[in-house]
Amino acid sequence: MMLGTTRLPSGLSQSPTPSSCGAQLLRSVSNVGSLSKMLERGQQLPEAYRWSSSETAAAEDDPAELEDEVVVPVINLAELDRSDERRKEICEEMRSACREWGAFQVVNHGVPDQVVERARRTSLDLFALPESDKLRAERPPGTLFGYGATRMASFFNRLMWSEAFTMMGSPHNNFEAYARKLCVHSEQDFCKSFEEYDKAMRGLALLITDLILHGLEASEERIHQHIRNFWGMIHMNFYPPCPSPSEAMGLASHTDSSCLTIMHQGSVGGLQVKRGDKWIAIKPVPGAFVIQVGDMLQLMSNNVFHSALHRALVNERFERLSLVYFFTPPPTVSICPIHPSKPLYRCLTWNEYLQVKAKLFMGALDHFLLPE
Ligand SMILES: O=C(O)CCC(=O)C(=O)O
Repeated sequence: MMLGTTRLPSGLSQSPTPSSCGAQLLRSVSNVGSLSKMLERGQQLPEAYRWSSSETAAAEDDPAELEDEVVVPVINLAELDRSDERRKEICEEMRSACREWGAFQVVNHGVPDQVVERARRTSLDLFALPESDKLRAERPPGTLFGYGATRMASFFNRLMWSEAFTMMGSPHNNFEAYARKLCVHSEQDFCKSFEEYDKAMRGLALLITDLILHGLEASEERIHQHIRNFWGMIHMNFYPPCPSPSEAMGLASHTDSSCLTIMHQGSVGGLQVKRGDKWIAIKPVPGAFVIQVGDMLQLMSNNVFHSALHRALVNERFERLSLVYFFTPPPTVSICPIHPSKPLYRCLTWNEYLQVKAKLFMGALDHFLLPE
């Protein structure tokens, strides 16, 4: 599939040509789309979705944890441009959060509430489509884009209580193709809401990555060389209410392959990040975005930062939508540690990294470590 002059490598191939609305659904997929049916029938949690209690235990179950609550840093971007000192302070807050947590939240980031709300509403409408419509945009095996169970499902022997949908963002967005495939009510509204969200996320991703890399004392030239041409991916996770949340897993623990991940989790919590041997909830803060260090930023920082190990739990009463923006290197551009004097990793392309991650999952970054 050609995008301008860029041929997409295998792991990044887009879904096949759009099928016409009303086409007969010829096959079904494993767990996708079946969650809502189960709920309609008031069924108990099926065995395939049951995880062991050690896998689902939450830090908050431990009363000692509540007394001395630790909170992922919330960074206020409101006065970023007030002075050079304020900018440096924010860089320092981000540097420290990326080192200690691999994650933080940002408030007063400048993204209008309406842009977020429109994208969230459009996403919820998408998940509410009939199963047969969603499956028309099914993600082909081994690729990144489309509707389905999470891509990492093959690494686990239990099913996760979630469904997901991914589209390519700028500079090569494919919103229109998906609007057609899904037979959404209004293609124009669908595309407009994701276009404005993508634009806002790209601006925020460039700003935050720039601040984080300045915190690494990277030169302006290095920063721009690295992030100017980065790509965006819009990914949505939908978690229906679950009949037995303490036994279920929304999304199992993983790190993101991206450089930076920006997530809007709405008012229903569920995201947890691992710190030491404890899972810590990232509680929803009104209007905030959660920022997470991805594997590529860990590599670029030469292990100064660590990609956030995180997971999502579910609950019995509320549906939950997380709206995720992955900011990634272009697939075939060489990505290296920013300070080249003593690199811990060899340079790689993101496409190469995705292929290794698809085989080794959590061991993927270590595969690129240079011998000591
Ligand atoms: O929904 C969440 O809270 C987590 C989403 C996530 O980790 C992902 O999409 O990679």
